[in-house]
Amino acid sequence: PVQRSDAMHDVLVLGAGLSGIYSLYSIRKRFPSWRVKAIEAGGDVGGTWYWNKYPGCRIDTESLSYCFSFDKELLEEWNWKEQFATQADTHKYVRHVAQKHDLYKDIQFSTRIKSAHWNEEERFWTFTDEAEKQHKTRFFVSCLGFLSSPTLPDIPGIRDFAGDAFHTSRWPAHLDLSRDFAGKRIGVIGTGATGIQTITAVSKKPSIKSLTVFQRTANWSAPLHNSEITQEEMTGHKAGYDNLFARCAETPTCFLHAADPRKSMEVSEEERRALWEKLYSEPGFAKWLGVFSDTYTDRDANKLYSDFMADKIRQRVHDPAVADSLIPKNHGFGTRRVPLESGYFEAYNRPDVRLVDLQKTQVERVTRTGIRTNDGIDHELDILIFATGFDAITGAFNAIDWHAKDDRPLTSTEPTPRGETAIWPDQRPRTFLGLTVPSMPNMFMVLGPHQPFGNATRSIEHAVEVITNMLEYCKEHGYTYVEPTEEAVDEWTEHVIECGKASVLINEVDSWMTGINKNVKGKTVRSVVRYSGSAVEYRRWCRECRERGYEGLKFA
Ligand code: NA7
Repeated sequence: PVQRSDAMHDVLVLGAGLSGIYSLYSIRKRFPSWRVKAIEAGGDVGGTWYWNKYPGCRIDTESLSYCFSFDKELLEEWNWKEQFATQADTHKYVRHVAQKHDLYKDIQFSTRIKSAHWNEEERFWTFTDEAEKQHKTRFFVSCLGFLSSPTLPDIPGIRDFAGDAFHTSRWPAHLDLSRDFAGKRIGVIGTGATGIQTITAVSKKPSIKSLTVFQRTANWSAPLHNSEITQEEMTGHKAGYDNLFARCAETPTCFLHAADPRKSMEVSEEERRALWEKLYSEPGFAKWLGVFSDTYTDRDANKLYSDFMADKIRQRVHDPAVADSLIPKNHGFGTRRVPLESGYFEAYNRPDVRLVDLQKTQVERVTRTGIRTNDGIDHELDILIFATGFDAITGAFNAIDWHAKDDRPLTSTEPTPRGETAIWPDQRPRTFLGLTVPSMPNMFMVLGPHQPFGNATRSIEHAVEVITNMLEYCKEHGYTYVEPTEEAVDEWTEHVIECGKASVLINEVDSWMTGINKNVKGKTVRSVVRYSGSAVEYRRWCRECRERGYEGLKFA
């Protein structure tokens, strides 16, 4: 039986991560008389920083450039202790923001939405949660997160394992690395950003009995170079916040780093090496984003830089065969998201750490006591950790049963039980500005498909500003209906696809950034799911849309 909960909301915010809390804050501030509420599946605010509690989890964007910029007092009072804060500190920060702005009172926690129905006649959405409670709203803002739907590997026998087995983003609260890993044989599947942080942290515990890493695809990775921030330094950083955010607003990805305008072959070998060495020794994403401008558009340039990085791995890993396995063979440096590490490669120099290269031997199945590979070896384990990533970008939308205009589903990989065609057939998003979706009236997205991700908080602050302005326009004109036109959606979607073609080397490699996840049905074909044009260009599109009286949107 469906329980009817409270009355109609003006805006419902789905999610209370960084996107959700800033949406809630901004909408409440701009429309004090509106009924606004956020619904969150987790038990607290934080999103990514609430769920990902695995050991070693920390941000690899400079915390100073990742934090919110909207509140000067907040910038003044918050002290970052490290350049790249731990998960715990970042989560503490998000909680502080929510407390400071009294957001908790308008957030309903531990509530997961399972379906959504659009009522065309009366123009409102009804969301039903897993407890069968209904939440009605005129407008809603999706802040569901683009890496929030964890996926387990499609390995036979995965439920047979008798020990502790879990995904990194569902780290069991009772399991403490120092206490519970002593004397244990640990297995980790996956070597993305999460796997690399987890493996490094676990390997540093001398008390473990062994750590076995199952690597399907080697990932390029380079040093994070984290450091502490003293009180004195923090005072200096506070004075520099304005300049720092201005710098982020100029770069294509809103990070502090932008490419060196020179091309790789324009300079001598000495000059090339000098820049690469400098970048390698600097903190953060400089070594990914501060490289020569043709590194991700010219195959030869990319090969040169990849060779430099391969040498670094060989220098750091003692066993040449292990080093060789850790060097990616089928993609160049930076063509996937580059995880930043703090002693990852050195982990493999420890006698208790083993690498199983799944290009040489395959996983046959999970057994009661570990993992069997097809070379006949049983890898005996006590704890099995899945660092196997997420159903990215469209994943959180896939988890909701959408009944949009004309009862259409949002995503599907095959004909739906109801026979209607999906709005995003084959998981290929169609949007206008990555903010609105055809046949999904009164819906707005933050960090949804077709938006620039880059430095996430910078993208969030911008998207929320644009959405709040659109809501204001609706309020001023008494509109209760907004939806993008088909022409605007076609034009924007085409532009997103065109931009993708420019970063040719990135878009020809399988990863969550190119819409691939072999563990998810229907995610085996590459699709353009994110805006890879410049964030500066993206902001221009949004600004012009507003200046032209929201051309591309139809209102009623
Ligand atoms: P990623 O980057 O998607 O990495 C997932 C890893 O798990 C990757 O190494 C995968 O190998 C591996 N994987 C997935 N399924 C399997 C199976 N079935 N067998 C073996 N290995 C498997 O996720 P992360 O959580 O590390 O990072 C996501 C983002 O979060 C990151 O980029 C940051 O922005 C924050 P594959 O490469 O697919 O062969």
